[in-house]
This record gives sequence, structure tokens and C-alpha cells, in this order.
Amino acid sequence: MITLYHKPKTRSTRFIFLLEELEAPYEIRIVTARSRDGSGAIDPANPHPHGKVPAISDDGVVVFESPAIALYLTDRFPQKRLGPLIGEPERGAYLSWLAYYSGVLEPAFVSKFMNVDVPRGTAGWVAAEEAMPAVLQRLRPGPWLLGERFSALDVLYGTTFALFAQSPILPKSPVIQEYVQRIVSRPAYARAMAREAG
Ligand SMILES: N[C@@H](CCC(=O)N[C@@H](CS)C(=O)NCC(=O)O)C(=O)O
Repeated sequence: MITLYHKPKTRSTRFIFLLEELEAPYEIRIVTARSRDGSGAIDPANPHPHGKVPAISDDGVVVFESPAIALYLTDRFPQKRLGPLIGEPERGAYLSWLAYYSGVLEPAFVSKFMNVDVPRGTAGWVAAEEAMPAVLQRLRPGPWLLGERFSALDVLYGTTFALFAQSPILPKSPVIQEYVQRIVSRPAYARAMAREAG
């Protein structure tokens, strides 16, 4: 049984979506976490080293950080084909864009949100203005980041773009709008939203 350490309406919500896509047996354990306004506290029950969400435990095996959890879960339920496995040619792109999500895209978005210039040659990421064209180029052939194959990448990127749909951080592009529409139209997304709402 998988336990998802979760705080509603945060980065852990997308893992309810992924677990629904995988039709995995799971339970949700609501934990407290610190909020932007200074309220909230780390929950000692949460195994993430900084008390962040998401984290999961799979019969005692703990995994934290979104790309690691996505990879763990798609490897754990290989029959669902939501992530290319070792030996499949798409595995390289899968790993690369998983790592890119938290190594480049999120820092790029946060830098832009905070009005911080990204120092080229020093930062390990690039500005959002440079990152987004690369993502768009990948997405343009569609319908998913791995082409015809829906994967956990789309859970990460799609839910992020859905969240920032109205924000100036995201370029206005029909490619993104249609992608977000495809994501939020998935039955597992609706089930996840219903489950989170209780
Ligand atoms: N790098 C982490 C980020 C997780 C994260 O920052 N989650 C937020 C909620 S959206 C959180 O738990 N914040 C509480 C805190 O920073 O203490 C991941 O991608 O999983």
C-alpha cells in the first residue's frame, strides 16, 4: 500500500492524479506544512527531510521530490506504461525531462516570479524566457511530451501549466492552452479532484 503525504492544493495534489492514472492502491495522509505567509508547521509524520509535500511511503520505502516519486511510481506499476522502462528508447527523454522539471523549469519559474536575474554560467538553470521555447518545441508535435505516449511527465508539466495558465510567467500559446485542456479532461484528473475535495 502506498501512502501519499499530502497537503491539499499543493504540489502533492498532482500525485493523487498520477496514482489515479496508475490505478494504484493508495491512501492519503494529510500532513501540515509551512505556508508562504509564515503559518503552518512541519509535520513530524512527514518523511520529507524539509517537511515538504509530496512524499510517499511504499510499505516503508520512502521517496520524496516530485520527479523521483514520478519515476518510482511509473517503474513500480510498469504494466500501466506511464513511463518508459529501462531498455525502451524513450527512457532517455523521460529521465531528461523529469530532471529538467525540478532542475531547470521550476527554478526558472520561481526566478521569474521573484524578479531574480538568472546568472548565466553560474546558475544550473536558465531564465523562463529560454526554458519555455524548449518545452514548447518538445510539446508542439503533441499530444504529449513523449509524443503519442501519455506519461508521468504530462502529470508534472501539465498540472504546472494549468496552475500558471493565467500568469504572465507562462507565454500565451495555443499549444499550452490545448495541452492543459487535454490534461484536465482526463478522467483520472477528475477523480483526483473529487478525491481531494473529499
Ligand atoms: N522540490 C519539491 C518541492 C516541494 C514543495 O516545495 N512543496 C511545497 C508545497 S507546494 C511545500 O511543501 N512547502 C512547504 C515548505 O516549503 O516548508 C518537489 O518538487 O517535490
